[in-house]
Amino acid sequence: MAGGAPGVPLRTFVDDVLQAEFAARGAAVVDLGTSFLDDACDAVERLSRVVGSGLHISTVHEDPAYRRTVSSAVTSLLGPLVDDLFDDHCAFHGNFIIQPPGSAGLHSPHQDWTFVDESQFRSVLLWVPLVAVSASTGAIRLQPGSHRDHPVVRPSPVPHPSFGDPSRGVDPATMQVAELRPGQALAIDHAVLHCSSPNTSDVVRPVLGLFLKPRVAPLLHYHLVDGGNMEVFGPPDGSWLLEMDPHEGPRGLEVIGRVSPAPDGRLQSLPIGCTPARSDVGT
Ligand SMILES: O=C(O)CCC(=O)C(=O)O
Repeated sequence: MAGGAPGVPLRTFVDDVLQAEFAARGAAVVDLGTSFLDDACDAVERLSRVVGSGLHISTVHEDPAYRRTVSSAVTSLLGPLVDDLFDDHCAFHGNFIIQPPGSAGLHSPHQDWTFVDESQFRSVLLWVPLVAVSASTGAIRLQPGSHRDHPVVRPSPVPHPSFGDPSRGVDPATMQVAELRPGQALAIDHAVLHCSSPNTSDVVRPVLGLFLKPRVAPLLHYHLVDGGNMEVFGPPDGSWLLEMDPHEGPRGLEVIGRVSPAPDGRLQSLPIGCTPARSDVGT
């Protein structure tokens, strides 16, 4: 199903019901079965390096070797399992998102960084909890449909100031709580407004995260530099996430353009002549 009509984003899911739900809400619950859970728990047990009581996200861990080990463990565990669910997609990154007891997590509503040209494509965080999650044990909260009403690019390391309050004034208490049991996963459009619920239980909430995009969609990354400018990168694959310092931006990658938002705060496309390479490989 590669190559949609002009202006119509490529589909995400093979299944029509999941596709309709994902397109409308910016999220959908998928069933993965339970066969992978023992191996997933074992990988977390063996590899994770959680220190302290805050939310642990391996993508921004200081040691790139750790990021790489986790990404390759997660993509090789989950990639084959979800291949048939997604419509010609590839996984470009994997991570651990581990919420210790007592942690509020990322409690402020936010959107994730931009990874593809969202006027043509969607990218996905497949959020896979290894324990049951609810409003008090670290479930994701969502603002359904919000991926469609704030079409800006989202740079590292922080949102662009001219795009306004990243939470867009949404109170987490009013957001939809995605309760899940082990074996279920939440596919989240990187553009949908979401946040963590607190983990008020006395057990750790381990999650595997898998980042996916359509195989034909070039990867993109925006990095906020100064005076409102953003540098644009077109990484060939997801390996830049394994090396990058969130504050300095991707290492060793060529800047393919510089953009700043228009006065209405919007930014839709790259400057003319700024075409990232097609990427079709995972990490
Ligand atoms: O897992 C969580 O608690 C929050 C994850 C999240 O919001 C993110 O990775 O952007």
